[in-house]
Amino acid sequence: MTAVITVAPTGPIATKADHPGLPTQPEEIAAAVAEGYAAGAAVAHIHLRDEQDRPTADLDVARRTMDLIRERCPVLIQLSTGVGLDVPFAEREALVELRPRMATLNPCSMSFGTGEFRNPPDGVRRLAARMRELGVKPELEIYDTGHLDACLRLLDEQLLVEPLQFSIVLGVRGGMAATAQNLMTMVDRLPEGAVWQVIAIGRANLRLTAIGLALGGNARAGLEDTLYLRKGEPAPGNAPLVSRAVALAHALDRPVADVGRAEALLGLGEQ
Ligand code: KMH
Ligand code: ZN
Repeated sequence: MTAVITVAPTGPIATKADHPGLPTQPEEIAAAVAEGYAAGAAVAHIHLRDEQDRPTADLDVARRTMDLIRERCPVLIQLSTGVGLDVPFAEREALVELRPRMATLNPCSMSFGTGEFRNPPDGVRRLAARMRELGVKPELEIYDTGHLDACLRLLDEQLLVEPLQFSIVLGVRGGMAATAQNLMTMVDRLPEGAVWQVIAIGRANLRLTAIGLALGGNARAGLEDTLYLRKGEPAPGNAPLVSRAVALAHALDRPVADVGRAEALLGLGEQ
């Protein structure tokens, strides 16, 4: 079964002080995405930073970043509406107005490391409805079992369209711990026909990405999720992390999806 690989070059937390190769500016992000695409990624999960490298939902920065990516490669752009812990929900949700093919939808508020990730129920429902209107496919980021139930309620309310696409996020402090057992529990509870991938944060990234692929899930790779290739060895950039995920998929006899195949597998319609 074909695996879709997503490159996640920059997240909301790490800075260039943590990893000098972290892409933060639009040109850097576009270059990292193009390298990830060349290494086998069909989807790019995008967080934006302002000129001071702080997370931002600025629409001009988003537009410029998307344009620069599109100039370089046909990767499917998935904007993060998580953006960063200090960015107000109203700014975050406006990003879908740029009509990326996909965007994340975080269904619940939670503690997130030492901060707070605010996803108020009325805002989540409004964002889900708007994404449906615009034809922007939500990637449902679930960090705990109750988050899956919240998504199923959105489906009942017809705010989501099947096939649902989940990221099972493991290892965020405030969400599920990064254990194989937690992953199995979540996979067992997914609705029939759901598409899913593992997002394994930090040390367990390699192991849980491999388990996810072995179980038939898709995979995500990049500096958003881990700054290391293996213990004590910083990843030289995003492309080596994508290449590692591709190698895992191939070792498990799973071909890697190109953009066309990924569009079909993820149930992306016309916009
Ligand atoms: N880094 C993820 C675990 C999103 O992109 O929508 C959380 C996140 C959410 O960044
Ligand atoms: Zn993200």
